[in-house]
Amino acid sequence: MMALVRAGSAWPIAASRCASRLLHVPVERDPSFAQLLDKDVSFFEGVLGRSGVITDPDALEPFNRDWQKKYFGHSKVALRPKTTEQVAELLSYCSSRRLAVVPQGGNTGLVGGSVPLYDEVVISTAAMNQIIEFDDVSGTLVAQAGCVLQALDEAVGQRGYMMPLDLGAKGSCHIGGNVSTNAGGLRLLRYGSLHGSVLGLQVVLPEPLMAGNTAGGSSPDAGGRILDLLRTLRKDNTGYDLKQLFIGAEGTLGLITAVAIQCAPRPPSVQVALLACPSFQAVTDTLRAARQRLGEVLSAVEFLDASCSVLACEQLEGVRNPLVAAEGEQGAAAVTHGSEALSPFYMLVETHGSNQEHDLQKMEQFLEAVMAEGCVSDGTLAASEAQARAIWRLREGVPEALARKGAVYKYDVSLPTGVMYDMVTALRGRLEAAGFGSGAGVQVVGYGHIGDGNLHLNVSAPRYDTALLDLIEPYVYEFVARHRGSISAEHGIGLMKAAALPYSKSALAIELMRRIKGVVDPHGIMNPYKVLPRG
Ligand code: FAD
Ligand code: 2HG
Ligand code: ZN
Repeated sequence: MMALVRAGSAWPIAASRCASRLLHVPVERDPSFAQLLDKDVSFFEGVLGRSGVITDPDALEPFNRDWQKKYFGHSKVALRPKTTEQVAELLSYCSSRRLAVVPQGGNTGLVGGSVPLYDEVVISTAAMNQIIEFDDVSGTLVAQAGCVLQALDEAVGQRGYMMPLDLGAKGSCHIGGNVSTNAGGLRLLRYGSLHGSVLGLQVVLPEPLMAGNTAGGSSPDAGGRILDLLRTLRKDNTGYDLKQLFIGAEGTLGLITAVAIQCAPRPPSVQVALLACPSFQAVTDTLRAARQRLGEVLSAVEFLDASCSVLACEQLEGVRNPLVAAEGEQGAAAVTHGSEALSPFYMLVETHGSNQEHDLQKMEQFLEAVMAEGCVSDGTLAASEAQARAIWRLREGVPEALARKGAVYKYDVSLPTGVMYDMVTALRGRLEAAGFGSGAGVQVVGYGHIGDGNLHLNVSAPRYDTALLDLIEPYVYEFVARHRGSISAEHGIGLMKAAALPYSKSALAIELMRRIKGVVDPHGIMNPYKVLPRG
């Protein structure tokens, strides 16, 4: 059986055609996996009760499709465990029966990793949503993997802290999903990657790695299957740092059931500016100036091109660009310089500090300098939390705006800043030359975490089209490889990029990944078809 992948509900595609053509991933169901039987469902109900086992086709639909509505699976069962021990029982059973498994968090992933491709069993962390402990001296949080990022941020916020990561999907994504994708987000520039802020993990492995697997406690697999790396220590140099293996493993090695993470003090002073830049060179000059002049308080530097700004304002209710004032309106923020014309680029610069007066002064001096140098033609500094939120919404709303417009091909790449936007213009030119320009309703846009060298190149089109995809891939991956970039800066590999992994990883590195997978998951039941290219 080939995968049925639908490109939007209006355009069902024949199964055999789309797996290879639409996704560029010619996979077939691995026949070594068993098919779900009634006895399996009975077993799952015995572990979780009937309410923890979802088999109704309508109720299963959200587990089978991703946020983009691009990847559609055919799972016949989704499981909602509440405890690590239940996860261990489920994985033990699935392994013995050779049932393939897809761990699923908030299902906001953008590379098709979080949904089944065929009939894999979905294990959702949605019911594992308890905070285990928080220490307000050290700022360390321990939480079950299914806690929603925003809920955690609000909880630690009440104790004077913030989560060390933030992203547009915060209202839905789970901390376990964040760790499994090694999510970057909006403030990596300041608070670092999850490889630094995750202090410990608890992971259920698909296979017990030790004989006598009752050694660790009363649960059946505590000795060999539940890998307890759940420490809150800042320093722990005791050999291989095994938790790092699971950060970014995208559910291919085990299921993360709990996370210990270092939170950051919530900053009393937050400044947010939106800037208009006349060219991409001006964007990179402004980034350099932000680093030099805002140094220790700088917390985010984002950019979006004019098309992204227009899209967000067009598609999302209540979103506007304060530097492109609507007719008869004054710019709403404190410092505006009044241009109403659309600028080629916009930047969001944010500071997190502890002294409002000092930070404001620094920000104003920075703004004056970049305007005097001509890197910035117009700027506005938020004068209230509401204005800061509105500026962030313009940037954070771009993926949602694109999703509302139609089909989107998403590329999340790391590139040297100097050539970053060249990739957008080169692809735009290539597509236009082939008849996929604005006349055909195709738009090539660029935005992202410029402060981290991370571009989000998105191609918006009226519908998914294999001829268009053939023009984009492998062109985009070749461009990235030529500039020694990464084909995935922060979203992961998932299903979408598994075949493209060699553009960013050497054959030896991929072989080592394969061997690690083979040791931890010898039957390959954990999130099959994802991350590793087919052998
Ligand atoms: P899911 O989508 O459910 O799963 C993602 C992957 O992790 C899958 O492979 C899944 O199998 C695996 N997985 C999930 N939970 C577990 C677990 N407990 N154990 C083992 N494996 C697991 N990403 C960024 O990096 N930066 C951004 O700025 C950003 N912004 C976004 C904005 C929007 C509007 C959207 C829709 C997405 C954005 N993303 C971003 C992508 C996505 O939100 C992140 O990848 C997020 O970390 C995924 O979390 P999740 O809980 O939704 O995981
Ligand atoms: C963001 O930074 C996300 O907004 C999503 O990582 C990017 O949709 C995208 O391409
Ligand atoms: Zn991003």
